Amino acid sequence: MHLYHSHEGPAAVSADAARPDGTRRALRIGLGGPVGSGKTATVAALCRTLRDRLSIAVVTNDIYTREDAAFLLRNAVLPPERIQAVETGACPHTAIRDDISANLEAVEDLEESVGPLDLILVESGGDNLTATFSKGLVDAQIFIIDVAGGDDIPRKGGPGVTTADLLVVNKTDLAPYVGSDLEQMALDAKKQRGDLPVAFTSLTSAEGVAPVADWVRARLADWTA
Ligand SMILES: Nc1nc2c(ncn2[C@@H]2O[C@H](COP(=O)(O)OP(=O)(O)OP(=O)(O)O)[C@@H](O)[C@H]2O)c(=O)[nH]1
Ligand SMILES: [Mg+2]
Repeated sequence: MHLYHSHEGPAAVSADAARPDGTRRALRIGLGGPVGSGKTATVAALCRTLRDRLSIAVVTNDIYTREDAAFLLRNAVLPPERIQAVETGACPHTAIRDDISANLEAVEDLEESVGPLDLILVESGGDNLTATFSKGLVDAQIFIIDVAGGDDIPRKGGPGVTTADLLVVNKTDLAPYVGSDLEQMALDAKKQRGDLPVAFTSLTSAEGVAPVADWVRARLADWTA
């Protein structure tokens, strides 16, 4: 496993970070954000970029279907046994914040069946700007918005935009078509987030996910240090 070092600060270490044999369990990263912002596309791109050097698994959350898991399977981003779907049946944030038992069971199943794992990505169902993950489920969270949702979203704030460990502004390729001002989005995000990082991505190119992949590698370096 090749890891990159950074000085962006360590991911908070949960109390249950160790496996029974004393080794550190997989780093769990949650991906949340509004419907259609590019969460599944980011998960797919991260898997393609990182899978050669890291042992990865994915948990997807959908309200009534398994669409996101099916997309990842169809695109063969990981072997099928490394992808698990949770059907939340209710507001997506409930399953990632209030009653995390189904998601915890899924990550623990994956650790047991295909582990040892370096990284587990947990995609939330698409929700609103208030959705965040419980710290009992993930060690760090990425909040993904897109330029087509309006360039005032960073200014509007909300816990995802203001407190996520990484804010991703996706679909920058669409900015000219929807009249979004990327510089203003960056300024507003800075105002809301202070020193917390922001990445601008376009997943239409194969390397578009690079800033997010670099951030994940840095978190992993902190996690395993
Ligand atoms: N132009 C453009 N389209 C994108 C980009 N990223 C994702 N998309 C498209 O946006 C649509 C939604 O992407 P998804 O990855 O399914 O979004 P999601 O956030 O997982 O959606 P839900 O899980 O339903 O909330 C798909 O048609 C993607 O192909 C991007 O950077 N640029
Ligand atoms: Mg999705």
